[in-house]
Amino acid sequence: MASGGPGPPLGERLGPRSCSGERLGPRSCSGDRLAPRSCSGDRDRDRDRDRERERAGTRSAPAPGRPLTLEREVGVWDTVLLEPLTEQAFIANLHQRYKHDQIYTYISQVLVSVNPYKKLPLYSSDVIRAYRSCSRFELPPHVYAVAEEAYRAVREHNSDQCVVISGESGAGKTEASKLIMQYVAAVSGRAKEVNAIKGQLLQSNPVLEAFGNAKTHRNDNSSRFGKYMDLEFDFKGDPIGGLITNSDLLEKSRVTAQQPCERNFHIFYQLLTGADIQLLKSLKLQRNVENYDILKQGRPLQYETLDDKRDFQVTRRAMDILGLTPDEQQAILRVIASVLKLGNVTFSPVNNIDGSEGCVVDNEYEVLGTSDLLLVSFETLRSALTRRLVTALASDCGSSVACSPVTLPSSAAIYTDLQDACELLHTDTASLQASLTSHTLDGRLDAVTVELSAAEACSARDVLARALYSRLFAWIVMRINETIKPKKHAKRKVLGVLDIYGFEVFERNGFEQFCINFCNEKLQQIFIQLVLREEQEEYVREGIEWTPVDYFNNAVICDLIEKTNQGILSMLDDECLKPGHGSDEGFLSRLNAACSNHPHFSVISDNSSPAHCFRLKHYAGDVTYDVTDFVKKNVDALSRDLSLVMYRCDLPLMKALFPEGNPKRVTLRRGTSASAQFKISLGALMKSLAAKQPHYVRCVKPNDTKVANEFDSDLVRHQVRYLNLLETVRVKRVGFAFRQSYESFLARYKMLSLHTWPSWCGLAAEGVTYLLRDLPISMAEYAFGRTKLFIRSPETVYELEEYRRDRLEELATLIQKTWRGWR
Ligand code: AD9
Ligand code: MG
Repeated sequence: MASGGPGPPLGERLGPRSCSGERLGPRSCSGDRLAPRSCSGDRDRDRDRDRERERAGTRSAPAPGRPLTLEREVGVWDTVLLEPLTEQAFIANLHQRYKHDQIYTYISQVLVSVNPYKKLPLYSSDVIRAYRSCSRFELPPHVYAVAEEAYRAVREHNSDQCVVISGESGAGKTEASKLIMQYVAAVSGRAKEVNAIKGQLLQSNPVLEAFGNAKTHRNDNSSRFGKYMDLEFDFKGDPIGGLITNSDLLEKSRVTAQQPCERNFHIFYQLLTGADIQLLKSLKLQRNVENYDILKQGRPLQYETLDDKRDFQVTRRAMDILGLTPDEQQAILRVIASVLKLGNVTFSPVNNIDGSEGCVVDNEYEVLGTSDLLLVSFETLRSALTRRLVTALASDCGSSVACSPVTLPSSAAIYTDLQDACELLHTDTASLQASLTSHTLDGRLDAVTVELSAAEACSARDVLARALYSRLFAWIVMRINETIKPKKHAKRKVLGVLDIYGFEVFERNGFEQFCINFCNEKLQQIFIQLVLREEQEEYVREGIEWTPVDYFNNAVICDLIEKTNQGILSMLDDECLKPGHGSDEGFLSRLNAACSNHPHFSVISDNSSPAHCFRLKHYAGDVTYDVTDFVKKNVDALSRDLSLVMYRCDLPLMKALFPEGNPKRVTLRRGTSASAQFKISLGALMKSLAAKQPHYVRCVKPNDTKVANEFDSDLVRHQVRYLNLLETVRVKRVGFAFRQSYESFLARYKMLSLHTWPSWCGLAAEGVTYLLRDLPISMAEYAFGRTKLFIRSPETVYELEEYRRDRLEELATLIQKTWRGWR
């Protein structure tokens, strides 16, 4: 809708231009008659000349006072002007600009951003000042220009905006989203109260990154959740608060498993490296990261690009600014520590009396053996170990073997992990232990306890660890929202910023990559719908002469994944509904049987990939998914026993994290599966985006090695193709930047012609024709549709706004004079 589709009236799409008091040409509107401006021809010519220069790769010297970093222009700013328009020329232009640290390029209103992988002097307060006072086309392309345009539309016109940032993992989405927030904070009001709100909005980033980001193959600070943040403003354009939607999109499987060279969420490492000894002691933790199973699967554990120690201080400070009390922070860290401890708990199989397989917590197994050895009852020994009263045992022992810490070190040490987790959460060990190793089946008449195998207990432990972490994350988001929610009930305007995890392909791709890539398909779909499809359809509908631009519509892939009853997600849910939750193999055979003829699905029947995989042809490339654990991760059900134990913990936060554990609450309904929840959340997100006027930032990753000054043309070409960048140029090049119904156009600009001022009684389209004839606007700049007027370039709209403002000033002066005359 930035350049097409239904949206607010044209005049409301863009605000008038004002460039630090400088005007682009002398004002007109002197006298009664609105004559064409004498200088406008010059101005048109200037603009044409500027465009020509742009085409040739040169541009007029910047205005005095413009920051140094913005002075030298290389290549073409706006690829709509690129000649000849070929893929090679487009990439060469990006490359040329990239070599000169000019990482931003326009495709009309769409901004393309190439990750520089180095700090550039592009974000100083001088640069912010420059973009604040000028319109988009007066300064080189910049993410600040996008932020300014969106913010200006919010401030000056009553329309909600959103900036959709897309691109693959590591392309620079999160950095762009932070720059947009930073810009809006810098240019909006400075009252004390407003500043406090801005501080809180900005400080939500380090907290969310600490808990929601992690090091992956593709990005050392990869967002593992989808973040959509609404910045809310009052009528003056001052921020009054915000709302973060996290939409259950956290990649929670990372809590218990990471791929080689990847890490768990940052906060774990930050806590262990950054906390002082006293804090660690109070959390029963040791500084050594190696001591925790869920942190050391990836290796290496430390990276040059990540400063966990410093980041922990940043996170703590941000939590303070966000108003999280010391008690709340301590509770958060206790949960984090308990997850670390839980991760160390292991189980060993035992044979139950009835011959079935059960299990015990590993160290308990050792305790069992040790108690035999020491001729002391198992219960006595366990209780002594639990309470760390090892030495007091000696008197109880029937054996001649001395019961000293030396005879019991390993069991005592291991046993403390479960015990510590329980102490951290303020619950008793026996209850948690029982609910990890057994499962209560609620029968019609009475409950039956079923012992779990060691593997099932491990799985229950992981489900619990993931539930603790992901619910904590959701709680933190909720808590931040509580702080940043607008205090006033005034009418609000909204600027949303969407920064979601990018498309990713690894050597092994599981359930998480499947969800992440589906999410990116949906975002691509929104882009296609609004920028490529609707825009072209509207030209046809309105009878505007138009040569269709071809593009690949990924709706077919979205359907394959999400179609009700037939899509991959439905099939996964169906498999999970089978008694015992079905199996990964069952899911794969369903898929292979139903989708083998689909052009975007491949059954893996060759030797190149394992037999438990399927391949999808995504908009951004082929991805082979391994179905191992799809079913388990989709169900991810926490047993009722564990919910109850968690709810009963004396740590108050736990009641908020596990409300379903409240015994008074009857839960008959089967929980929603992870994928169904994901689909619902995505649907809500898409709906929210579609209700706003979007601005787009398309991020491009220049190389896979995450280094500066390296531009891999093949890699960029791949992204240019799947991001539909060339198609976007084609549509924008021959298309019209703005459109508005004749009625609205006339209502807004009728004062610019004596034919239409003060009122026009004929057909609106006819009135618009007269109006435009009276204005110094080239006929090539507009076209008449069936119901709307189409305007080719945004600069023309800026001009119209400027004429309008001048005319309104004149009319106001005239009214004042007349009024004084009467008096
Ligand atoms: V993911 O989908 O969350 O895995 P993003 O968000 O697209 O990914 P991110 O913004 O985190 O990528 O950028 C990756 C890294 O590139 C950052 O940590 C920076 O080191 C680097 N980067 C990105 N944009 C800029 C920039 N404008 N200036 C300097 C940048 N460095
Ligand atoms: Mg990110």
